[in-house]
Amino acid sequence: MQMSKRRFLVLAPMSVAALALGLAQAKPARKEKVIKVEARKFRFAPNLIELKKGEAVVLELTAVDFPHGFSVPELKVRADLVMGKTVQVRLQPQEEGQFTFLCDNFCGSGHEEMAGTIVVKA
Ligand SMILES: [Cu+2]
Repeated sequence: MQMSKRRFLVLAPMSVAALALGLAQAKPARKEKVIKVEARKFRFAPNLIELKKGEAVVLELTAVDFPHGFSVPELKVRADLVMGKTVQVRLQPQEEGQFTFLCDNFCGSGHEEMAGTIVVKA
């Protein structure tokens, strides 16, 4: 797999400067799709996430019972999930395919089963 195909974009926060310039009524520069994902022993819900190629999304991850990890090795995305806090992960997949995500913080017997799939379609 080529490096360029693996790239994903981390989106900048909406420009505060634009608002200061009186553009508050303008449409937001970017519209991100928000997908909530819950992590608990030993599964993610949902464990199937379907995305469109090039679509900007925010995964809002919540660890329910343990400080799990969230990793998508092929998309070079990972985050530590903190209990009681929503952790945002932004991505914009540039490649179609199926990408496994998993918990990479050992959370007990069953940890190895804690995984899911991101499906990216055109
Ligand atoms: Cu885990």
